[in-house]
Amino acid sequence: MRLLRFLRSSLSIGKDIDYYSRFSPSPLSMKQFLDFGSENACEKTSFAFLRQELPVRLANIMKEINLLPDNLLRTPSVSLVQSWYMQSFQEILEFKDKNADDEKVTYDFTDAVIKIRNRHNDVIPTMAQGVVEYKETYGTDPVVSQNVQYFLDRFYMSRISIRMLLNQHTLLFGGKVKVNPAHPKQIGSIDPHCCVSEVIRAKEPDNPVTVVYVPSHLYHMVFELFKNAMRATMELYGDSMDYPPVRAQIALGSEDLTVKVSDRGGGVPLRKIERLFTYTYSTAPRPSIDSRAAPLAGYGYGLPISRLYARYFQGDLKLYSLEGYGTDAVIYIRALSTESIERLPVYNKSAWKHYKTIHEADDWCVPSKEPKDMTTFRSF
Ligand code: P4A
Repeated sequence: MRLLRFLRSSLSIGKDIDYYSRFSPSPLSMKQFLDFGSENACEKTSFAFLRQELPVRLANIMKEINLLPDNLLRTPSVSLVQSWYMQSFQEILEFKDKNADDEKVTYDFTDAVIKIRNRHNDVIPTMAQGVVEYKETYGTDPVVSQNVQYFLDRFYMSRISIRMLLNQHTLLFGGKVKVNPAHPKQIGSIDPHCCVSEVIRAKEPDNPVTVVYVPSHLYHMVFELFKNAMRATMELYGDSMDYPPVRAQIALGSEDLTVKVSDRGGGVPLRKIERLFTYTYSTAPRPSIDSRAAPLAGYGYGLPISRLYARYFQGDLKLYSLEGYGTDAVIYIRALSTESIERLPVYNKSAWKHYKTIHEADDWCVPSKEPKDMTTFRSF
């Protein structure tokens, strides 16, 4: 009997996921986020939007979770994450036919939103654990690595966007008043006058550069870049007690607001730069004999996640290294709030193809280590 009920509900959730995954997510601009927090918008508007948009964003990424290699999908960690998504998806669908004018309904919805956000707090380390488990059992295969990279970039981007929606709703409507006492000038998590130098605690310039942005996202990125710059510097200079400084520079143009963090920590060869953004590389199981290793500290996902934060509102994060000298790490942010629009993954045929395409041989030659003996080609 229980099994039958389980099977029936599994069937219907599958249908619901199919249904909502056929909608494309609706990317919001900074302006739209601000409008939700202004006078004319209310909890009811936000509720009506989210009860449709959250299932759409969840279903779109859940379809991609299903395309992961079976062996990865069946690891305890990835199964657990998948069960969180199913649970949250169903909890939101409970509100499908509820009356938006009923205060009790919107109140319960805000409660559900808080519960869902907390349920998903540990998604990043749990997924990372799944990748470690997979690698320990099956090793690394370049095709799987490439698919995992493609998936995790989209999956974590989807998560950033869903948490943005959840946070905005709870910050604006979770309390009695819309203003956050800690940040009275913010609209939820957005600061319409986010002072970049204040966030990075740089020397205050004459006319401070401000932008419509999420200060916590900027802080996350800058923190990661400073940490890397200081680590490279310390590793190069050891105990010399005299270190070249890490410098930050901020520039505002007509399209871009750029933040550059420069160090003289010796840099990274170009060949190894891409690895710093690779999920399957950073999650190499650490040798257990290394007692200094913190237990899975941060999983080394700092750079790829920071790059997603930059890309989320149409910016980017790049590393320019001069091996033997140092590294410039650059964050690009859209200067115009009309151009700061969410960048969201969508589940469609071309996403599906990324997982299902049989990877053929590369269309570039493999460089051979030894130059060919040119005498082979002599015509005499
Ligand atoms: N040189 N330069 C960097 C690193 C090294 C660097 C580095 C050895 C490598 C891995 C790492 C942290 C630092 C830098 C600035 C950056 C990124 C890398 O933004 O000086 O751990 C992730």
